[in-house]
Amino acid sequence: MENLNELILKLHEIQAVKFGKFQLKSGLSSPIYFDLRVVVSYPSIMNQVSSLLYRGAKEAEVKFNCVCGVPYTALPLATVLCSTHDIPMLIRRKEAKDYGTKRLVEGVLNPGETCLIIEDVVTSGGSVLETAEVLQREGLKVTDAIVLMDREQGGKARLAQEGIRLHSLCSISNLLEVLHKHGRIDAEMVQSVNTFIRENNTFTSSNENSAVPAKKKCEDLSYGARAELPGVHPMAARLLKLMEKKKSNLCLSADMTDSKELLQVADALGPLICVLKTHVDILQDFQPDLVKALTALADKHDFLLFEDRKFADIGNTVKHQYEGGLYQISSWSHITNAHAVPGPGVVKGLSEVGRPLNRGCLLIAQMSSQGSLARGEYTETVVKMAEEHSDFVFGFISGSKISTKRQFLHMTPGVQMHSGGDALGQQYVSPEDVIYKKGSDIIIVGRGILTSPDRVKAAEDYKTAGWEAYLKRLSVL
Ligand code: S5P
Repeated sequence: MENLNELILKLHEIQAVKFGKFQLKSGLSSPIYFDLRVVVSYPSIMNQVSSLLYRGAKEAEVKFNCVCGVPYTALPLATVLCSTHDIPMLIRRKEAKDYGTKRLVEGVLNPGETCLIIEDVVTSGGSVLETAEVLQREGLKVTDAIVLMDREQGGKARLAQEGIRLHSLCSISNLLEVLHKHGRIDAEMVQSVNTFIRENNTFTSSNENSAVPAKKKCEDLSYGARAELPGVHPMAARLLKLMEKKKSNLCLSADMTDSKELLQVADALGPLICVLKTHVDILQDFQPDLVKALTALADKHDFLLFEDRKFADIGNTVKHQYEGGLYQISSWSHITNAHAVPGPGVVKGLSEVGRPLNRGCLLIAQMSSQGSLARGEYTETVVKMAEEHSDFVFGFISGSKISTKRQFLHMTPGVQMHSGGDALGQQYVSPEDVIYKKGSDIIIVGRGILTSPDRVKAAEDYKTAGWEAYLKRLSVL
């Protein structure tokens, strides 16, 4: 592509790509840095990038009804492209503030339509994925993304895993070649950038043991097979085995305020579920005897108890909250969960109490609620924290599969048969989407079952839907 070489030289001239020593957000020091935000000051370059993006999408035969640019740099690019080619555009909001009250996507949303995502630079693919998730929650399909510059650090593979094809106008290798040929950088710089890119592949280094052959990385394993993997946490192994045995990846979120009703539901739905999740602090009549009865039901029907306490304090405090107080959670709950916000101390504190009791913990890496701040880099940091504490942490609360380590389990809340939400920001996706499309392992369902006039029938339906989505996933991979 002739224009592309010209564009690369121009981008270098306007310092949209720089060479030297740059401290990245991740703390790494990189010999190359892109800042495509400056492009807005050069209308002719902006037009050129937009027209190349459009041409790239056409040449790749991408079918789409509308376009959304990843905020902010790609937003003006999408605007120019859409305006020139008469394509409807969507704007994704990124402001953290006012998330609760403002729409996350502006423009006319037509569920079922396909939206093409446009981005300036892709490294890990995280920003494209975040935008894709927001659009998918609004009922749009996202099959393709097109980017000006692929840093070749794993983004393409990460997106492919989520079912999104990444097309790029230019790769780092192209860029280096052109700049070197035109005497803009020397051979030493080419080598130093190449080494940096090779050694910092976000997909293989943080998500999977790079010694595993590429093909193996794409294979899915049954729950039963994952229970036997080396290094699997005993709680994960126990849960995976019982899921396989009961043919259930359904966790009931038993958010009741009355103990008697909680026990009735646990007994009636026990045979259908793999986990019973509680919020014991919402019970108006909690008595220590309740946990004895719950434990007896867990034994009778073979499910695990999960107190959804969402610990989020310093290590010393959570230790007491987990072990003591009215609820003595560690004494009866097989599983608990924690926010990563306080840093690793929260896991260490909980682990001091939980490990001797053979308990397991899930880290909250993403939330189902609208405007959640747990996304992008935060989520990636949570994955690393889990890997560093895998003797106690065995998985995540997340919207999708965020770690390719098969030993980790992903549990997803915000599930109902039909998409939608509640008045307080909860957002729902279907069991099929969660398990098949998003690659998660367990659906967490509360009101989808509890508000049904026939709870047993509703639980059976969710169990079947979750299990069929799992079988479908296994058969296609
Ligand atoms: O991100 C989250 C994390 C959790 S654990 N979103 C959630 O909704 N949850 C919990 O899942 C929430 O506290 C509630 O207990 C359950 C969802 O309930 P439902 O009635 O909306 O299905």
